[in-house]
Amino acid sequence: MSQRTLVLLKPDAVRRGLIGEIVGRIEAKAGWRITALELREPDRATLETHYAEHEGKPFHPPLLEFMASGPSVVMIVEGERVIEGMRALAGPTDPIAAPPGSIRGDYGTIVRENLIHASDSPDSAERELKIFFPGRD
Ligand code: RTP
Ligand code: MG
Repeated sequence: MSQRTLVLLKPDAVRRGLIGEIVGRIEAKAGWRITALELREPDRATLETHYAEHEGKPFHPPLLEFMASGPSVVMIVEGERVIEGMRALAGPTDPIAAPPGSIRGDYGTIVRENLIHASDSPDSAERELKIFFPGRD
């Protein structure tokens, strides 16, 4: 089943020069296509809406600070089972628990600075694509 998902390469990935490495892994997956890609510094309101589910948690304010600390790469990725597939490629939230071969497992150590976001369900993908790409159908 072909799907669309929102992928962000977070500010740490951009600062560390890992855009090419991570985009290459996504492009290499059979049948997946990047259909939008932009280096962008999302405004505060966008980030608050995006991470609204975590409001009130202790990590929420520092998470927003981090996400506002520099540009991210904002992408739409389309293809076969791409929502589940991008989550698997990213790996678990905590990079130390993420297996080698996953993006977080290969490049991360810090929970907050875990390199990449990918929508976690079809409902989240629909919601998040509207936030980052309003007006695009
Ligand atoms: P994301 O939403 O960014 O794709 O990551 P996720 O689903 O794997 O993890 P989630 O629980 O939604 O958390 C969102 C992001 O918040 C930061 N975080 N920091 N304890 C902490 O310090 C903590 N927990 C989460 C991470 O950047 C995480 O990806
Ligand atoms: Mg999440």
